[in-house]
Amino acid sequence: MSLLDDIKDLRATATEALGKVDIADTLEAWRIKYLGTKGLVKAAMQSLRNAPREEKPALGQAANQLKVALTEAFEAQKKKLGSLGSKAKKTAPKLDVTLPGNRPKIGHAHIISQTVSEICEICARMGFEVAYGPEVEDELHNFIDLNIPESHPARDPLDNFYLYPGAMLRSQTSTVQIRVMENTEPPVRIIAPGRVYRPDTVDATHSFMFHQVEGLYVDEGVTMSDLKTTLDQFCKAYFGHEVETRFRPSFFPFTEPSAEIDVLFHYKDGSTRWIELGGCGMVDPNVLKAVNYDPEKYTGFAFGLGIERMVMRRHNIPDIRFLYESDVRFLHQF
Ligand code: FA5
Repeated sequence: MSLLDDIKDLRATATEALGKVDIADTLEAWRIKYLGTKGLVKAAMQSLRNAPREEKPALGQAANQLKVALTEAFEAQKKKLGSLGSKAKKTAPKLDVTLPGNRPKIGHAHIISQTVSEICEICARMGFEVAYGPEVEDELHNFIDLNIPESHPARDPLDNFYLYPGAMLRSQTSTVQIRVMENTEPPVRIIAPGRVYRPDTVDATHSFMFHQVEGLYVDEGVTMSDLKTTLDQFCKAYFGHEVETRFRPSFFPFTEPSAEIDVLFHYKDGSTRWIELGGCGMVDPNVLKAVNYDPEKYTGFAFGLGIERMVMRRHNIPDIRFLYESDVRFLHQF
């Protein structure tokens, strides 16, 4: 059989196959098979290279005609299918748009961030503004102006993350009390949520980085009963109205008198337990003096609560480390 016959044959089989094409998918398969860059038409054209010289003009013309004819036939079939359209769709797999979709997993705020927002919202209803301070602090704000003397064990370099002499990661949000008061005339009523750092041994209730929320209210005539009422209302708003609070005498260099606040939790098995949330007290006159407030005129209360402890109690989380392992199976619960 001559090459010319091959070309004629190819045209006949391709045209016949095209006549059978009835959906877009098989049309595309036909195009690739015959007109594609590695298709049969191209192969036929390449095979002409080896043809005897005198036959080449006729063969080349036939091959070109083949290509033009099949391309036109393809376009015509494509148009026909397009106008029939529905036939292709009828045979294609059906799409049920009423089926529930696959919801993509999207992230959300970490439970600690959610809690910080909630705390800010509760305190805003009680008239507190939100203040922030730096996490890298100096000794003036972390200790000196908070009436913590050089000899105090809290200043031991081994109990703090010092970056270099005089600069440290803050160990408490009480630093923000000083930063706010040194820049604001009384009255002040702020809360300051944020991260704090201590080289504590990590266990179920201790982390080397955790969050506190500081509260500070200084004005004329602020009393301990304002402090107790505020914290009691705060705990009821966060934990629920049935929660009970108690204040235990304690000591902090920057408050006098000082107390620790506990909340009573009722467990499903009927048992109850007091859990310490944080420290509080009346702002020590020495602190007021350090920021040039007149301690004869102004009094104030302050508190500092551990946010992880609050979250753990409310959500029944037995170990603080769950909060920082970035396990989405855990985090997605909140
Ligand atoms: C303070 O940090 C004081 N600045 C609180 C304060 C503020 C007192 C204002 C008076 C006036 P304390 O070291 O007890 O106090 O820490 C407060 C709370 O932080 C603790 O009750 C606890 O809930 C939480 N906390 C302390 N250490 C850790 C830790 N390593 N991991 C997780 N939470 C902690």
